[in-house]
Amino acid sequence: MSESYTVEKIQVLKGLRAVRKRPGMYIGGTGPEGLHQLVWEILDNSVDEALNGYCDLIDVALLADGGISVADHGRGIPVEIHPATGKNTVETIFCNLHAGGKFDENAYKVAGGLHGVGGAVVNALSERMVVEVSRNGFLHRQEYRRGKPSGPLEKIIPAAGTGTKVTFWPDPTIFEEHRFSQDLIRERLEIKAFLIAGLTIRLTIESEGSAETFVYPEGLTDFLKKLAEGKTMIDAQPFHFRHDNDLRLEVAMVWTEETSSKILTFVNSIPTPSGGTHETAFRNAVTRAIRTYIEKRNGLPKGIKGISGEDVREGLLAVVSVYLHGNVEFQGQTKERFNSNVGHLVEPPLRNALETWLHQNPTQAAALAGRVVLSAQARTASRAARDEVSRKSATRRLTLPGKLADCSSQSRDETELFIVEGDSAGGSSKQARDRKFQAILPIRGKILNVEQASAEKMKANKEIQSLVQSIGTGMGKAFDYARLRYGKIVINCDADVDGHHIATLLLTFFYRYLPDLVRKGHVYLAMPPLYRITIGSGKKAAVRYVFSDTDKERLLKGKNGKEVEIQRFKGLGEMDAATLKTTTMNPETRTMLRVSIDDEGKTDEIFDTLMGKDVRKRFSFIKEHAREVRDLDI
Ligand code: 0RA
Repeated sequence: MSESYTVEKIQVLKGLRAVRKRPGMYIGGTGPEGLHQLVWEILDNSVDEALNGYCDLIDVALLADGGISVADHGRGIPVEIHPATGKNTVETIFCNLHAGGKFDENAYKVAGGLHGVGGAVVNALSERMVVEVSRNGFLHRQEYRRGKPSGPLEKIIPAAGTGTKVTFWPDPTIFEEHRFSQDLIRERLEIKAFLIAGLTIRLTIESEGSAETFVYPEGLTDFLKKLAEGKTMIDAQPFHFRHDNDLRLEVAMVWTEETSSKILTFVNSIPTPSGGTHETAFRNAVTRAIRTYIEKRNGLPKGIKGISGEDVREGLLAVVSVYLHGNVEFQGQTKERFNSNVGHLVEPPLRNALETWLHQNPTQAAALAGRVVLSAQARTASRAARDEVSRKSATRRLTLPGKLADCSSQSRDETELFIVEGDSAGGSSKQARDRKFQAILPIRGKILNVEQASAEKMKANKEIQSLVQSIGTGMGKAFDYARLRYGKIVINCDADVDGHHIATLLLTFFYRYLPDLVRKGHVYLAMPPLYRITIGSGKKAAVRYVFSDTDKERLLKGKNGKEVEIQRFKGLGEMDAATLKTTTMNPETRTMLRVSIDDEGKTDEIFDTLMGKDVRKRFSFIKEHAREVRDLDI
């Protein structure tokens, strides 16, 4: 055995052990999200073949024994010995943590965060995996157990054509729940088929003997039609734009009579529910193009001062899909936010195209302009009405709780109430806030678990009382939306388990007793960081804030050799005012999540089953469900 071979073997075993020891670092966790991340990793390899034009059919099968297979009719993974490892290329890709990127020449190769090691990670976390490759006139097959080959790559039978099929069975000793969700998989497959026009994806459910096929010749336009089902569109011909330069960009959008908006964004066909630079650029392009169009054409109607982004987005349904070459950096374990600097590649061409479209389609443009102006007028009118009932009238002021540090602004929409836990967090928040529009309410200890308390008992609770008095609306039957005192109500709890627990209790309270505030989008979750990580030293030092241990490990993974300083924030109270301001309070720099209710029935059920059980469960609820929140305010 040669020395390099031994070294290689040790490296591989170390890699496997690392993945199995800390799965969260690679796939975000071992709950349902992590489990399905395995499928997305394997699926994305086949989707990449399709994106590069080598394949137009992908077959996915949910097997009756709990496994899943993904087969494509692409080029097939090379079967030759790979010079870097002395092993066949299939084994090299699926058993080697550092193989992916180097072995793959796909123009649009993305392994979002995993940098091409997706196959090896899935293999390491699978009780069993089988890879079959048709290439060079034969069907080849190799099997693995928990990431290690069970035997060599074998030539099975002569076979025409090319393609790759990966079948795996997730390791039940790693995953809390190892059954796949048909719904989640179906939804993801359909989205891929929408994003890649003409690609056929088949889903077979073995246990039910059923199969369905997704294929959308019109791609994003078909996607939009599905999103608009049951809604009235204000123009029959949606805007559709494709642009292929330094980056590939495709946008489809249409306005409906609804008041809400839905913007779905993707990078390299991977969903980015927390948005990112591409989404911000999209929003800016749309707002600017339409605002300019309205102002140039007729000027602004009397009574409104300007057109806001919100006015423009009212009723908007949009799908934004960008493709970048090479490896792409995503943020968060499951890649939900995209941070590369692509704004300048998205905004100008899109804005241009939209302005041209508005001028070439005067009827649609007029309808759209009318709709946008109407929402600007409605917004102005409701603000005027609200201002009349001053939120600071003398009598109401008397009923405000003593520990509320109120803000000075009279304009409800621009104000924010931060709910923080404890006096020390209250103190630092007061230093970090902008007192013009940010109010602070410290609450003490864990407020009542409203899911278990009677309504009477809850109303008598001091913390609940001061919360409701500060908000101004009253609750339950006495709820009066018009008396809401703040535009945003922000739950700002520590980034640790206790903090998540308190945030969950508060969310339950809002959901049960002030649901309209949640429905109307007034309730937010702040995202205070858990760590500050300083990379490098002196003038060149870069500071990054991360929200969890997993994010921290993920960040550190790529930094070996560099000087790193890690500071853990024990709580908001220990954060200096400047840090608190930048990371959680200043609207220019903070990240926060707007809480929305996607499915009321489901939310109800989740609160019912989770509250009052053990803390770890609650913690996972808040983590996972906060992440599902779509509207990110940046
Ligand atoms: C490496 C090189 C080539 C193709 C692939 C990997 C490949 C990987 C996967 C994973 C799932 N399906 C796949 N299909 C292909 C290029 C081979 C060539 O140049 O012919």
